[in-house]
Amino acid sequence: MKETLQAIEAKALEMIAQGDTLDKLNEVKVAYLGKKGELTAVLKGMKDVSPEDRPKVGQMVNDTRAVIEDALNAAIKSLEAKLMEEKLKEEVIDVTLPSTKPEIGHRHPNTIALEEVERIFVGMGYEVVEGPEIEKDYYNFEALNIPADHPAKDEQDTFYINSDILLRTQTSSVQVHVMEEQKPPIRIIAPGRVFRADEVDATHSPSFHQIEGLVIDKNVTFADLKGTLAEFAKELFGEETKVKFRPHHFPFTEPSAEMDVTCFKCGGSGCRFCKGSGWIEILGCGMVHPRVLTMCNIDPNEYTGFAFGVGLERIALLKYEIDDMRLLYENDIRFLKQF
Ligand code: 2NL
Repeated sequence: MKETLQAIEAKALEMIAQGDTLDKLNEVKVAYLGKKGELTAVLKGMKDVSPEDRPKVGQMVNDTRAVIEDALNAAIKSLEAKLMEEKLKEEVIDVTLPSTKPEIGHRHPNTIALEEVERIFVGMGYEVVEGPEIEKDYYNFEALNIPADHPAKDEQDTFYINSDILLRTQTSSVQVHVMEEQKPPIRIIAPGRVFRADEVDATHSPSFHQIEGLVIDKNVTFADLKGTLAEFAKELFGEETKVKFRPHHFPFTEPSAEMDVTCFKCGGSGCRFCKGSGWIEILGCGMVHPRVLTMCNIDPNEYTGFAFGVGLERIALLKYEIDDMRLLYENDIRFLKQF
């Protein structure tokens, strides 16, 4: 029996010594220690051993088992350590290699222009407010003194969802909400996306952006409007910029005007940029119509106000000398990176 066990031990140890993969070592485990392994077979043969020898033989089998187990565990451990070392060597990271540069985006010219306009008005104490792009007819038209039969409400000009709901054509709707909810003094700008049923060309798009402004308080006059917008123009286009106001008509303001700025390319002497006139049209404005105030529950005998609206794309195109509005909507990073 002793010889049998010694032979098993020697064979097992040799196989362990040759086991250069985890699979091979596992095979050794199954072949010697497993349920159908050689040592188990010896144990099953115990019934043929005389009862007085059984404890001794049992002890020998256990000793052999322990030797094989120890050798196997040691072999597995050292093989795993070797494999790990090889893996780490393979995966070495060269920290001196140049990295691949992440593609960083770029602020859109519209965004740059918007943040500039916001900075100017926030600096004058205005609050920036936003509102829904889908509006009730009332907030887009009625409350702004644009009655049902007004030509601006033509289905060809506006996107209707149904007869009562539409895509806003101006952000004035946001300001109507504010007038309904807040008591004067009100001093806000309302930037945002607006919609018109226009064909796409170099200066038109069915969706563009507008910034409207509204000031309501006691004793607000056209002089406040002029002073505010003249200061805005100077901050946006340069200290030397002059402004002029031409009479105009909007249903929601009375009186109404359009404001021009002196051409920032030629300084007003006339060039290709301003088509020789020296002036560039920049925004529409006026004193808030008393009817608009009344509809928003603001007493026009106690309060007055001015409002203005400017196209964001128009400012971006002018400021960055872009000659086609469509470039602003393509989002080609090679174009955007220039500003
Ligand atoms: C333009 C210029 C303008 C307003 C917008 C306004 C808003 C309220 C009340 C009165 Cl809540 N007015 N906004 C005023 C004048 C001009 O936009 O070219 N619009 C077609």
